[in-house]
Amino acid sequence: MISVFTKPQLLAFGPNKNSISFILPQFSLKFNLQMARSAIDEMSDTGAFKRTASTFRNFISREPNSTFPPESGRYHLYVSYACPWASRCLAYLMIKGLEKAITFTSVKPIWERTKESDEHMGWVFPASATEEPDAEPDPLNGTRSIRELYELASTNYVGKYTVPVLWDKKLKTIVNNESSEIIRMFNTEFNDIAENATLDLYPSHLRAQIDETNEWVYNGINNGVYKCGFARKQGPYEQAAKELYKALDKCDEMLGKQRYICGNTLSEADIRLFVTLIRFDEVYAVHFKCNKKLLREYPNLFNYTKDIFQIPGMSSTVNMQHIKRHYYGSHPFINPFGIIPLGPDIDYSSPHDRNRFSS
Ligand SMILES: N[C@@H](CCC(=O)N[C@@H](CS)C(=O)NCC(=O)O)C(=O)O
Repeated sequence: MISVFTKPQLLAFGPNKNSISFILPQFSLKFNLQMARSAIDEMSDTGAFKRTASTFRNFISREPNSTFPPESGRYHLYVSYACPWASRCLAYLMIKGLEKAITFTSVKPIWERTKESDEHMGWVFPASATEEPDAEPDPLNGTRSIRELYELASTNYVGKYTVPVLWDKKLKTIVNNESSEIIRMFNTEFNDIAENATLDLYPSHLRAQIDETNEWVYNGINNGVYKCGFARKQGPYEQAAKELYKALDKCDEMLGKQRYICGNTLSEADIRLFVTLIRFDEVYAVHFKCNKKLLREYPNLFNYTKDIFQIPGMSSTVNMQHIKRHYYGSHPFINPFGIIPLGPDIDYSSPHDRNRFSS
């Protein structure tokens, strides 16, 4: 039998590893991927993925004389429904009851060229409200891309153009682009406005435990799936995959004894874990090669994911169309033809067994 499809051959990494050339022999097609200033640049010489730190780190605070006080209608959250880090923030917006106080917009799911003058690929807004379901043109600044927002906020910005972006309409700047900090602000600083002010996802008695959990969940799972997917050598991939499954096994075991990851109370650590789990079987198992075991093969983790999904407000933050189209469509070095797998199409609103624990 003659195989029609042959593997794309990696020809070369470009200068500073910012570009990659592929050739697909069956079509004599050559891709020149210039991915400056994006996740694709975050490769170390060992072939391992290394995430860089976020840049805008201001805080909205209730303290007197705060530059960024928590005013209703003043802030806007730019997200992609595809992005797990942005989805954390969106989840907080919904479950804290902040959707009237803080507006939000989602970009289009698939990365596009952000400028004519260079090859950067990144998040862009649709040109009209009807172009892309669940995405909207930038309602505040009329920008075409998240990159333009960063350039509005800082004329000499050098770095990635990531979502989430928490924008201040009054000072016309980025307050913060680090999701782990944005969720802390949403948890406490808007409690005079939040409809669900009493919900505290980072209560003082659980803080040490939440911090400790976040640490291994981030390294093993949240960032772990990216370390698997973006590895460019076998060794770093295998190391990341082992760490990932060690962490998932640990979660499954813990969740056999308690409803949530830090006990029987919902906490920040659950929201941070959930955004990765909900993408696991639909995307990471295939696209990022996290296939040693599927989420639905872990009884406790699978039921737990359904439980969190069914918290009022949460399901509206999960847009599986955007999620799948983004990952399978925005990383041509992993999936050159952009084919989106049909399955598994899991119904996370189906019954779960987590009510067996008191909460
Ligand atoms: N540390 C950031 C990470 C955000 C992040 O990496 N976002 C990705 C999407 S999932 C992004 O916007 N990437 C754009 C790029 O790599 O160019 C956070 O947690 O807020």
